[in-house]
Amino acid sequence: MNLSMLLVVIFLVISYDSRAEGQKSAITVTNNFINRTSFPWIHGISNLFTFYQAYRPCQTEFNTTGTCLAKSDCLARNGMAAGACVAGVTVCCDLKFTCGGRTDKNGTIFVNQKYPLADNMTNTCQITIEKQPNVCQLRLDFDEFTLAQPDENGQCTTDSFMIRTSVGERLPILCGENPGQHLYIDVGSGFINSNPVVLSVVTNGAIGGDLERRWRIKINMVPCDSLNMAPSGCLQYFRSPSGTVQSFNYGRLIPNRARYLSNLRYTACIRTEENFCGIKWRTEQPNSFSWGWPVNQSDQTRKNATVLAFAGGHCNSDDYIGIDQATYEDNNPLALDEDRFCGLGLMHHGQVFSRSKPFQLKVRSNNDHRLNGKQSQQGFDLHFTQLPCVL
Ligand SMILES: *[C@@H]1O[C@H](CO)[C@@H](O)[C@H](O)[C@H]1NC(C)=O
Ligand SMILES: *[C@@H]1O[C@H](CO)[C@@H](O)[C@H](O)[C@H]1NC(C)=O
Ligand SMILES: *[C@@H]1O[C@H](CO)[C@@H](O)[C@H](O)[C@H]1NC(C)=O
Ligand SMILES: *[C@@H]1O[C@H](CO)[C@@H](O)[C@H](O)[C@H]1NC(C)=O
Ligand SMILES: *[C@@H]1O[C@H](CO)[C@@H](O)[C@H](O)[C@H]1NC(C)=O
Ligand SMILES: *[C@@H]1O[C@H](CO)[C@@H](O)[C@H](O)[C@H]1NC(C)=O
Ligand SMILES: [Ca+2]
Repeated sequence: MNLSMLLVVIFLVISYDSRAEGQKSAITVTNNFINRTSFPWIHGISNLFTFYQAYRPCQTEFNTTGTCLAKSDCLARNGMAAGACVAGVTVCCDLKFTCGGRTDKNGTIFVNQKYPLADNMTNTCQITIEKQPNVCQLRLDFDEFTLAQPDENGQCTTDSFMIRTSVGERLPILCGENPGQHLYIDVGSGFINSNPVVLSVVTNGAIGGDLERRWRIKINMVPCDSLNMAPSGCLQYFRSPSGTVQSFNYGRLIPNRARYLSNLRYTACIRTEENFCGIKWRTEQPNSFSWGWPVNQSDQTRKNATVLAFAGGHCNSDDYIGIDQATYEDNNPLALDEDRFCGLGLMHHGQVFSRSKPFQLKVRSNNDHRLNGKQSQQGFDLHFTQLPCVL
């Protein structure tokens, strides 16, 4: 570059800068990483740089869309530096809603601090959700959710996901693997935002195994007049003629550990479709029901029996799944109704029928997990199909 070209460049920079002074709003916010007082001569060049490089979209090293920002600016906004825009000046910042965040926006996505990387720290990560006016419920969708497994008592003592609200019923504390699960939180009715909801994830060190602690939770606000509102008392709500309901942390067998959680008391509800009168529940796989150890059954009977499926009073002493007035055969007057199911199978053929409305699956577990752990009980993975009314 010869001298005259250099002079032209400098002239352009300075004239650009004086023009830019007129458009203060666009420029001054970006010019925060070079001290104008000590380096007045660099002023114009820095403005030109930041104008072109800051707030420009960029591709992060995880192939997501980021924003070019000064590193300090990125960290101040809870973002993560994921690649460079201009080496040493701006980073490609992945803006995330994570620990310490507060939101009143619909559709906010809450992720772990290092997302999309895993977190292995001891930490308390807490966010606050302030509802918009005329919102009665929140719906949380776990796009990704991996925390440490529950302990031998079925409790979330290593990691725990907790929901704090001042209205509604007590919500279960969750841990383990829950991708694809959802739940509803009552936030009260009315226009006054007096009931912020706090979500917190408490984590303890590395979780070991091949698990990576990571979460991505979508938070939707459900308006009070919406048909999407879950009926009161329903932690989960399924709005389709057929679908799948799994217990929290359902997954592959862990020897001598129960995967499902203890102290559960919640209901999964199915919206009754028009002209449907009954519901069929069946196990998604032949052995995808293992919940509660029936009274007086020894290990020896387990070894002898192909399936240990129990109902009614046999399920009173431990954990059970409640389906009102359910039988093993539809429209068979000789088949007795039962309300509680437990053991290592769901009735005789892994299925039950109910014509009792509303369609609900009640999930109950007590605080004694010893026998459940001994039987390596995994929980349930059940498929439901609504049945048309018989004329
Ligand atoms: C910029 O430099 C001047 C003089 O060196 C100093 O007084 C001032 O505090 C600095 N400003 C910032 C924001 O660092
Ligand atoms: C990002 O995308 C490029 C192609 O667009 C691909 O080669 C690369 O493997 C991707 N990186 C990650 C981390 O997914
Ligand atoms: C946690 O992750 C970092 C990298 O993300 C790694 O350097 C460190 O060794 C990990 N710590 C544990 C205890 O696994
Ligand atoms: C939030 O977004 C969902 C999905 O887009 C929508 O159904 C719902 O009505 C929205 N809630 C509010 C309060 O606008
Ligand atoms: C369980 O066993 C005890 C003693 O062996 C007996 O008294 C009790 O009636 C049994 N309960 C049931 C439901 O069979
Ligand atoms: C289980 O089977 C063995 C022989 O195969 C028999 O001796 C035992 O009595 C059976 N136990 C029960 C509880 O049925
Ligand atoms: Ca139990």
